[in-house]
Amino acid sequence: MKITDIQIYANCPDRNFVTVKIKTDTGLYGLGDATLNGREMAVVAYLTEHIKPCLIGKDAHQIEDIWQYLYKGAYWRRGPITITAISGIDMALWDLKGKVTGLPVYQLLGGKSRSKIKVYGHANGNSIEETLTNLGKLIDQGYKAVRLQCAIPGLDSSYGVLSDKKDYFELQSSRPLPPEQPWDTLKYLNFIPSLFQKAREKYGNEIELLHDVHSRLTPIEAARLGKALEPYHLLFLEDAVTAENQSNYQVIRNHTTTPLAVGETFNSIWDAKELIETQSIDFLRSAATHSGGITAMRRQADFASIYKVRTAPHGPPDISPIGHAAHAHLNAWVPNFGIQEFVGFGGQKMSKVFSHPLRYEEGYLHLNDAPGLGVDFDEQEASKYPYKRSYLPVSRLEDGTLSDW
Ligand code: CS2
Ligand code: MG
Repeated sequence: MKITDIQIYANCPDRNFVTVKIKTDTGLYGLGDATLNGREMAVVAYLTEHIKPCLIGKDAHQIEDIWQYLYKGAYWRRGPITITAISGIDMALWDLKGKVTGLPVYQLLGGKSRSKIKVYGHANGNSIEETLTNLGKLIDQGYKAVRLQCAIPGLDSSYGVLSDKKDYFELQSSRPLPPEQPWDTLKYLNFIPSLFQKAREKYGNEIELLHDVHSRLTPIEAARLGKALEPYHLLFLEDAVTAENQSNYQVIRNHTTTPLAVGETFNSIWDAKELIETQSIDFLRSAATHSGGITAMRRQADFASIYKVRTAPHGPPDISPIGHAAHAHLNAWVPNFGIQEFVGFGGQKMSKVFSHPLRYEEGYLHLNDAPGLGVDFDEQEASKYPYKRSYLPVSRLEDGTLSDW
């Protein structure tokens, strides 16, 4: 099965996505997601200029060898641009192997460990009341786990709050330059525990609750938050601090039993090695699109399992349906599965451009048995929605200091 061509697409069917299509002499093609939010075109250039010429003529069955070739062969190891590019190729090769054997990717990984995939949804609002109303709506839709984010009183805008937007898939068009958002740790720490207190008062203890700090605290501040949230027993507290220095998490761990999750920006097992070995985290949030595709995610999960760390792949609106499908196959197989983040399937434009093998029902995703990843990409339709340059926000303190967004 020789690779005859590789096409790379950047489109914006409401959100920007980079899609890799590997064509072969069998007539079959494979699809991969290589979307890196806010830096999409760097990955497009990497794939077009540096990867494509090396792969034409290679055997598409050699997934492992191609992974090693692109990783070791670059010499410049790791980094989000390189790894997102490799991830897109890797997914497309697994998709191809599935198609040529007639098997869904989860079968190639070792078969299903579960019949359905537990997800957590997002509830947010401009006030505690609004956030809790939205939580109630998700509970009515069958969600068993929900992440709560709320506008912080006294701050103009807050991470994870949609404000006047209908959903996450409406956000893309309005960011020709990075918007600036304010941050104030004191206001945040004084407020967040009351959100969870009221959530438990209103909805009891059956629903799993989560929260994303989005890396805005120092280790000892995060420890204080973890302790304050203990009575509300979160499934996990996410990204309490940035994890460039992995030993930061030991500080938090030493002070609180609130479970910790991190990893959405990781692009290698090396980003998580110490966190896992020291048992400083409970859930690993790396994503197939940003962490080396299915080949690397499988290895990370196996390593994490030794330390009873479970997987909880990042599932934002800036990963394409192809990336989400890759997660679904991994989630169906992985023995140490935790939970999958799920924010919906996007709007009409997305569903015309991408088809996928997933169905949501009562708090779970169900994966069908289509061969490969079970996805398709309509390039004709996608060409109607050209890529739009768009940035993530940046964050500043009241005095203007740039802080972590
Ligand atoms: C996130 C994302 O889903 C999450 O937990 O932290 O919203 C993240 O900010 C975006 O994916 C960045 O592109
Ligand atoms: Mg997050």
